[in-house]
Amino acid sequence: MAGEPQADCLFCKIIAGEVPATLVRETETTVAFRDINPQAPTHVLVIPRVHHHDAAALAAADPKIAADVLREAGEVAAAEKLDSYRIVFNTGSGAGQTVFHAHAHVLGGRGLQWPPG
Ligand code: IU
Repeated sequence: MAGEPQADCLFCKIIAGEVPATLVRETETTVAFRDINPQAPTHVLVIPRVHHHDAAALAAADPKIAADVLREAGEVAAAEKLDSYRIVFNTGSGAGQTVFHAHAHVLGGRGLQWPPG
């Protein structure tokens, strides 16, 4: 059921402590941890504790928690002292989504090109 933990979801396992991750922040509704394959000096993922396939599905089901994810992305950027940064929600495999549990990438600490690849 939407929102419930999924047995085959890597990020649900990180939330449950079954898969290791370097946590940077936690709230009642979100968890932030360092990406295992960083694409920038700061590369942190912010995920909702509830399971939804992607960011749009999360926003449709629970806009308050979607806002929590965005706010936490900003808190991560502030804690990492980033003046400039990018928040990315890859959506769909064609856009590079590999884990189908909504997540924000917070990327910074280097110049970021536009348009992204
Ligand atoms: P994507 O937008 O779905 O591609 O992002 C998934 C990210 O999860 C990707 O950047 C991976 O490096 C990252 N990740 C992780 O941080 N820890 C893991 O154990 C695994 C993937 I598997």
